Amino acid sequence: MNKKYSIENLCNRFKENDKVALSKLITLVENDPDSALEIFNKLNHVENESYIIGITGSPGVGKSTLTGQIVKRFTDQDKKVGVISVDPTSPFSGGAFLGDRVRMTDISCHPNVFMRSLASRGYKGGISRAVFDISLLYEAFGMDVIIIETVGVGQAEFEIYKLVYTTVVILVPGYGDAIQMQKAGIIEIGDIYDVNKKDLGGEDIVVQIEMMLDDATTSQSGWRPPALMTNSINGEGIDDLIEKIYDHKEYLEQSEILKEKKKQRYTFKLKEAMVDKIERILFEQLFDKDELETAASELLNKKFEIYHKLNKMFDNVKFDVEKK
Ligand SMILES: Nc1nc2c(ncn2[C@@H]2O[C@H](COP(=O)(O)OP(=O)(O)OP(=O)(O)O)[C@@H](O)[C@H]2O)c(=O)[nH]1
Ligand SMILES: [Mg+2]
Repeated sequence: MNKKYSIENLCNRFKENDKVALSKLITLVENDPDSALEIFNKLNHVENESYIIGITGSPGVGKSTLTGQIVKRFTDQDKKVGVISVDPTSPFSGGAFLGDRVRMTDISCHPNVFMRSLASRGYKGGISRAVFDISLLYEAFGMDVIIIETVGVGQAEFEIYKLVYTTVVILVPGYGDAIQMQKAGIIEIGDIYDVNKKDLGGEDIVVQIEMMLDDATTSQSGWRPPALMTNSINGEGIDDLIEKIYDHKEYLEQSEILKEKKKQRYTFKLKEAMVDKIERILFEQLFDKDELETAASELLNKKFEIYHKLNKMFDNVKFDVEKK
């Protein structure tokens, strides 16, 4: 590696608040778990804690526009903010990255703001690994707030809510009825519900959400998610949203749930990393590609022997793991 970009050098520049170094370290961490180990070892004296907010909702509901507004409010309060946008990479919305950039340009130039876009698919080690690791770098960089924008469809995106403290679910007028909301599973994950594009209506959706929350047994946790409305183009309702985010944060802190959530975050992350590591050991050290291919070919005419074959393959494997 070029000396200018050695991990040592990048970490020194990172500590001096250099955004280019932050960007390069993110790229390294994304691509290689071994460099993540080295980088995080160099940063382990940092004590900063960031507050992590998730913004989720279907494509086009206004997540990026709203994130821009939220970021502006936080920077007005002199806070440092890091944003991670997980963009869908389907061929139909492949322009999301550029589009987001255009909409958030003003705010992303602010000295206290850093933004990163990730493709939601085809990610080495999974999208939540990347999101977790980037959040850790943001924390080390001294961010007060981290915002993670995800499209609320698909398993990978749903998992991200396990990595955040306050989840804001965005809906829009015309979203549909209560049954659809229940089917989409959103009523379980939101700490705050926001009906965006209030200029286009949406009072009926607020009523439906309120009714569903009244019915939901999950409200026993002590926090009753509020439902509010925003217009992220002219900023109407955003102050109210920020207030609700602070309320939720205070609730989590006072009830000690925040501590529990932080712990759960690491449990989730560790489990994921363990599975990832074991998978790598499995395919790099225990079985090679030829072995799999050969076994598959043999099964072509003996399909019912699949479990027998599986056991046979493991007969030859010696696990070098001492049981406690
Ligand atoms: N009328 C109206 N339009 C809005 C509002 N907020 C956002 N929009 C528009 O809705 C469109 C989608 O906004 P985005 O912020 O890109 O939505 P998104 O949820 O980030 O979209 P994806 O990242 O592609 O899923 C844009 O044309 C915005 O200008 C609003 O409050 N009212
Ligand atoms: Mg977006």
